[in-house]
Amino acid sequence: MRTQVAIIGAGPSGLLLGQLLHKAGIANVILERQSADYVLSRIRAGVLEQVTTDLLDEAGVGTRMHQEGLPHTGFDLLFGGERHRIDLHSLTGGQQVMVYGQTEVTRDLMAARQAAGLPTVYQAGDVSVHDFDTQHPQVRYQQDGAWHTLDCDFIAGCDGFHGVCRASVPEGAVTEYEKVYPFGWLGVLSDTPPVHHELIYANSTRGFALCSQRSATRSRYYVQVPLTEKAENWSDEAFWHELRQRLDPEARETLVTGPSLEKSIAPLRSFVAEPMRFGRMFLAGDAAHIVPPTGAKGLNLAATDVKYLSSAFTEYYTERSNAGIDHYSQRCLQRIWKGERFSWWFTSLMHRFPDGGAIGQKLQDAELAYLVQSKAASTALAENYVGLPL
Ligand code: FAS
Ligand code: PHB
Repeated sequence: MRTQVAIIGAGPSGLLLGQLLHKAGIANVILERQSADYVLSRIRAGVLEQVTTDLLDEAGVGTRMHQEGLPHTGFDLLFGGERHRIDLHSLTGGQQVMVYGQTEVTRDLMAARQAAGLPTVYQAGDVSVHDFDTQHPQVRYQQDGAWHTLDCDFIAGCDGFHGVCRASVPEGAVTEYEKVYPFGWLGVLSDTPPVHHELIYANSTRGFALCSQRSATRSRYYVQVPLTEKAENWSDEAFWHELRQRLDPEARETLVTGPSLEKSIAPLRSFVAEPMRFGRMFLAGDAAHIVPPTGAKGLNLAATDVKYLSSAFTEYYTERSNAGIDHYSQRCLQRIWKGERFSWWFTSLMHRFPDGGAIGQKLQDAELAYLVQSKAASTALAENYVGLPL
């Protein structure tokens, strides 16, 4: 089999890239090691920047998002038992974010790809990438007990943090920067009405909590837990009790609890691999970088990588120009490191650090008080949260 771009991974990065390339008339095949249902079962991001929603519109998959997504013009910071609204709209000259789950973005992209009859190999086994330092890269994989070879012009590594593409780069050709946080997020999805019409980010003496949502009837909540915790050790009652203790009296009163539809613990890390291009193989999304989810940047940084990569491939095929592919890595990394910095800063501000000591909380309280009193400080938070300009 042969194609122009072989895409490894059918998460949001791979599917969005496939859709944009299809729109540009560039042939592509996606190889995914899991089933489509498994990919959809992973509960992840919930907040989309305007840059991301614009890109989904450009890819022709924005209709349901605009019908069912929830535009948000602000969020609350909860600390010292009080809530303070960060008015994104007024602080950023009218910008907002869209609350629309990654699961639904993925579902919309899968549906568009299927409707266009584009080739996607799910449950592709033992995927491996070869000769990406030559003009003739190859991907090999197993399906239905037989080995297959996919010849291509380029490989797009959209295979996430644990994927095969970055792992196939020769030792010494990639530099990895990593910071692992001493806690995780225990998340619960429930068919209960959100506790508030906007998100609440809480810094409490017991640890971080986040009240998010997926719709008017479906909520997503997180509490910070030690890395030693296991999701299966948390009953729904224990989760709701812990969440309540981290909220203000009004939210505690309003919170509607119910059975968890999903319960999982996500580890938190900051990670960047440099560069993001290796000959004719390009990394995009979590394959190249990871942020702690506090700033809701993971999916949005992935979308920007894909925007740059799809325009680079389009430039190559339509103008026979290498400029975009030669500039891809540097262009992405400039934005990625700003997203990494914001995500690290917001995580450091909102979480309890085991070695932070009593002074840690005092310094966080001082910064939070400054943040909500200073227009300059809250503007800096707001412009990073809605997404910096391209
Ligand atoms: P993904 O990891 O989503 O997709 C990669 C795909 O490649 C997967 O489907 C995988 O099965 C496939 N793959 C892997 N190895 C392969 C191989 N060898 N062959 C073929 N296919 C292979 N971001 C936020 O903004 N907010 C959040 O709250 C948030 N929560 C998260 C929770 C968890 C547990 C994780 C892991 C991430 C979370 N993220 C969050 C970040 C997340 O949303 C990512 O940014 C987003 O999934 C990035 O999409 P992809 O780059 O497509 O990577
Ligand atoms: C989510 O809804 O999953 C979510 C929202 C905002 C974040 C992180 C996660 O900062």
